[in-house]
Amino acid sequence: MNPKNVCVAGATGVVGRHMLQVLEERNFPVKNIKLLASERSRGVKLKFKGEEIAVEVLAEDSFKGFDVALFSAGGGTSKRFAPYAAKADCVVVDNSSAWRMDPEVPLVVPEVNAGDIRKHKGIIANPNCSTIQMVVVLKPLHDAARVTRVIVSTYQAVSGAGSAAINELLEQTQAVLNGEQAAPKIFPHQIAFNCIPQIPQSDAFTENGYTSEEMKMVNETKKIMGDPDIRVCATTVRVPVHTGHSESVNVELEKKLTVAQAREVLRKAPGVIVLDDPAKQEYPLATLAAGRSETFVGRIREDLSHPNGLVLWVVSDNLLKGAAYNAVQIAEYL
Ligand code: NAP
Ligand code: 3JN
Repeated sequence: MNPKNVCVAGATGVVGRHMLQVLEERNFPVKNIKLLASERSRGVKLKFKGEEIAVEVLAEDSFKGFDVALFSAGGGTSKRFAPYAAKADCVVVDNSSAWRMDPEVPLVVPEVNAGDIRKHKGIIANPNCSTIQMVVVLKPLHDAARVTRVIVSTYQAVSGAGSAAINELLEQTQAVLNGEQAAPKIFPHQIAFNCIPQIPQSDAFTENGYTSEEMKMVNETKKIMGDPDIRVCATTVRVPVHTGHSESVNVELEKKLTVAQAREVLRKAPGVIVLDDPAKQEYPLATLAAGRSETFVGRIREDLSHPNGLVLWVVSDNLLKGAAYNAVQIAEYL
């Protein structure tokens, strides 16, 4: 691959910093790198490959002469600036929800639908983190026995809500342990020692009673898997975990797969690690998945309430496979 000129928009955020780390670790062939954020971060220095680089303010003319722009600066910013990048022939890989459901924009998890990348018209969307790890595991099962319905409950780490949310968990935990008040600022309720069945933290609920995060899982799954008939029912929950989203995924299949067959299918699946030895108390954990790029699956068992049902426990690093790693993978395919 010829070295590329790469922009990272939202470079100072949790996801942006992970993008820099992944570009470096995967030795992505970078000729020049430009780090972009808001006025707040003008001149802040971030390290890339041992070099200190000053952050610039994201602007309409930031992209001239650049090949790829990795965006993680929020939906409004992507909506406004991604078209300027595309116009300058700088292909956008966008981490926000701004473009995901646009029929002109491919929504890509390379293990599932890498072929869609070539349909891009200047913008490619990275799915929501909870959707990404679920479809990595659903796709091989779909190919083997066709998934018809999924019921999923998530246990999402605070790092999914950004750097201020991580600080809130740490500060509240300390406060509670000190016997002090744990006042919520980012989350709608105390997150330390608690579970909150609401993601995101504001304007979460849609008219049908589901949150926008839950509806992302419903709609994005159909688009990525290329099957509008897959029915998905999601409940998304914030838990006091730093990094690593966990999911209980209940899958209904057209054809029966035994547990042994499902394990075999998943063992061969790209990007999946099966960790499933209950006798040794071996199963995926957020603490184990954090810092890894793969999606881990375990607790694979038959659904006793459905003849063709399986139940799985799926865990992945929400900042890596759920965001930065998936985006860099897409850039590599490009
Ligand atoms: P974060 O830690 O709060 O960082 C936000 C980043 O966006 C910072 O770099 C910030 O720059 C930048 N930014 C905000 N407003 C901007 C503006 N008007 N112009 C330029 N830059 C601006 O949040 P994060 O966790 O990294 O998440 C960032 C975004 O990534 C989210 O809003 C979301 O769209 C996406 N995301 C996607 C997933 C996923 O599921 N795939 C997961 C998490 C996040 P300053 O430092 O200058 O404020
Ligand atoms: O909260 C999480 O665990 C995942 C959060 C994702 C997120 C946070 C802020 C804005 C998104 C997203 O990727 O869906 C967005 C967004 O809508 O862009």
